Amino acid sequence: MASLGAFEYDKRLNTVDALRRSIANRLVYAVGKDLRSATQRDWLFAVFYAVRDRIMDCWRETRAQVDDQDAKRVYYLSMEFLTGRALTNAMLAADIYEPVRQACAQLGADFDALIDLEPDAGLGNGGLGRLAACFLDSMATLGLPGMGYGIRYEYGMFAQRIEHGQQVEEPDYWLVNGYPWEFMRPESSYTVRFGGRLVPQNGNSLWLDTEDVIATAYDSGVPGSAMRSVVTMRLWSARASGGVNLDAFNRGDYIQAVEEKNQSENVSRVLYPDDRTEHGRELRLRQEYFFVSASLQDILWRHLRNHTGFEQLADKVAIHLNDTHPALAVPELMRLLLDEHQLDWATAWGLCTRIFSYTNHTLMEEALESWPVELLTRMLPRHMGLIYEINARFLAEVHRRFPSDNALLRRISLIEERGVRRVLMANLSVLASHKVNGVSDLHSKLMVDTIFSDFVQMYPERFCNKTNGITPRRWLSQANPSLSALIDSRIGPDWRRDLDQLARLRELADEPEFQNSFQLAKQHNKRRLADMIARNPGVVVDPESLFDVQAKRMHEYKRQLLNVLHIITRYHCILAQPQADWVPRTVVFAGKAASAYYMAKLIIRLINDVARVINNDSRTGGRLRVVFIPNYRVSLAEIIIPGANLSEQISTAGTEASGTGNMKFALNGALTIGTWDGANIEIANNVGLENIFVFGNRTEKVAELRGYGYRPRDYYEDNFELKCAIDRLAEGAFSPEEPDRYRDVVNALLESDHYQLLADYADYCDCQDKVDDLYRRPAAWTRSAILNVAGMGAFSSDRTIREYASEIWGVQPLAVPQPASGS
Ligand code: 26V
Repeated sequence: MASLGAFEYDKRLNTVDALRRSIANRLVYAVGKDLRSATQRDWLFAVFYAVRDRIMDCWRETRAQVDDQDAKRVYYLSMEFLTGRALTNAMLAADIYEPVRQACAQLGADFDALIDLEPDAGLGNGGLGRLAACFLDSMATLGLPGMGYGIRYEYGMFAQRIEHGQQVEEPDYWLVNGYPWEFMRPESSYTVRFGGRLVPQNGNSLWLDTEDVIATAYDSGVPGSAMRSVVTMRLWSARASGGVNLDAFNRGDYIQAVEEKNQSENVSRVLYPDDRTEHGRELRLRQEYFFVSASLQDILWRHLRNHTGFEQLADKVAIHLNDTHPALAVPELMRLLLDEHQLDWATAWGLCTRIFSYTNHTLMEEALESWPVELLTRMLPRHMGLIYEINARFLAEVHRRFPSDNALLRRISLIEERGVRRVLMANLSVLASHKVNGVSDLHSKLMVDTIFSDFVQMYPERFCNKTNGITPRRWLSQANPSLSALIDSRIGPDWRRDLDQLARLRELADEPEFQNSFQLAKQHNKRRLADMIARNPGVVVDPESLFDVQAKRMHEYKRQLLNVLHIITRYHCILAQPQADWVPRTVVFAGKAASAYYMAKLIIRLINDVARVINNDSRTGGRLRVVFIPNYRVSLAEIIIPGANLSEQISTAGTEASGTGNMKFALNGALTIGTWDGANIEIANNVGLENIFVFGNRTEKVAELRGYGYRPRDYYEDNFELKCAIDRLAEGAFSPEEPDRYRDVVNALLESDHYQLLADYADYCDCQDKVDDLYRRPAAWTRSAILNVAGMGAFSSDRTIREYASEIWGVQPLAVPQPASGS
């Protein structure tokens, strides 16, 4: 296809007049309505189409450039992309936010209301999925030839309602009104096969009598900052292969005929909520193979369109595994190269190890994926055979190098032999990848010292670190217009693409006028958050109080319960000394618990019970408020995070691989109270230890306690305030109607306390007192907050992606074609 040459965006399309005509036109001709009959949803679609029209040329141009330059491409395989809303992001990328707003006003459409009508694309659980979304944004901003592959779940992350203090899950049928941002690409459809039987042929295998599902592509464009380029996110949707079962249909059993069709279409129906303990669901494995197989067929098809054979494959293609969820890509690429394209084993395996790379996102035992050999044999017999072969060759190599170490062979095998035999997906991913990275300095160190220490002996050069990052476009420019405008007024707008420029704010940290404007921006954002809280959950909070926020998935290791223990203690202290000079605080929680995670759900209930008791006790004089904001998601985070003064990042040291919320809060001028864990450590190093509240045991101490018999009861007996807090919980002070409600919480704390909350409790409370001390000195607090923003340059996902591109993928930014001279 001929290139259009240099991409020159026609700015005349971006005037208020042109946009108004465009929107009206799209309303009439694409939505099929007019000014009189348009509903709010019709307006949203009309605006969406008008904005989408303005990224199409750049998108087309990006694809043409990648083709014309025959650039090496990187394919980011991820089960999750938590992109949130697309419209505002696209308007900002195309620099048409203001004119679209004015055009809407002229047309009599309620801009703010229609923006708020867009559903979040909640196709992810939390950090891992949001990271993937930030990465696509950065690839587009840097002009990297990349693409994201995932699943077009019909139901995203469930919606959370709070009923009588408890979490209730509701399906998130986000596509119900149609989704104007995507393009269906029926011509990009592939057959994905399951089950069946193997027939040997010429040393390879024929795979017959399979159950087939069709994967159909849906593309959406991710525009980069200032439209440097537009990256494609391609999500697969499942369709039954043969339409309805004709036998059943002809027998007159219409329902049976359609039921089978529904069965195969179930594959892309629903996102699995992150249930680190609940594993081995067959449908989840089908999902993993489904999207991996379609993506690899698509990748090879694209390669063969422009190249003959596979000689150059590894020079033209990099494939990244976002955690082990797409690890079946390894045997799938082997199968395609061996069985469909007749390559020999050594060549095929050589290509694999040059093409694949893998990111580990957790060290937690229970979250490491493994699949029963029996299930894999039944569902994917050819792949199981290939895994056996990969393993046999690998173990032979290990044996050659470490001939007398049988224990090593057992530990390093891809197949766990204890109990039910299982394939260890992390081992498979490491073996097939030329690079394996962790997501923060600490996590990457622990990764090589613990779960992959045996592999380090074999392949030390493979392991590296790539500290996570976040996109400043969404997490500062879009989420925080007030602070963004202030920053623009002092250092100009280029920080959006070069976040290191924020360092220039350092010299303004002591300037009273800048401090004052900075405080005003924070106050504005706190009022915005307070208004939202007044609507739901319907609590009135004081925007002058210190907003202390913990927003993230509910997990025991993240220790929301430690936060609750501190709240109870503070409550008791206020009651004991009502005259003391307490800094008024609003403690905000938000986050979803996996539907089957009993303890996480119980902690949500506890937060709501504690909130009810404290918020209704007039003796506190309103100096302590507790709020649980329901249904945390990307679009809510965009309001919650800019409104925070204090960011709670309090996981047990060694458990939070990186965290990315920690970065978002600091970038928006919140101070962190945190443990020496994940990326908190690097944040501390960048903002300065004097500008962060660090507390708690470090990893060595946590491990030592775990090793030498940790006794939570000792802390309970020795600390009067802690004992009070736990005793009150145990007596039912927060659940008088059911005094035993939190018995399991109390028992877990006193009997095992796996995450060592009690060991860190005293230090945490002391640290919270230091937070109050600083908040009493507004100028000092604001100075610290400014220095936090100024120190966040390193946490742009642009930095992260640059490192991946040069040190892992070997891909370069697209050359920007120069306009032909004289034209
Ligand atoms: C596990 C499972 C188990 C089966 C059901 C679906 C599912 C989905 C997710 C997970 C956990 C994946 C690990 C993860 O999310 N890690 C987080 O990754 C972030 C980005 O690197 C990082 O900032 C967080 O610290 C880390 O917890």
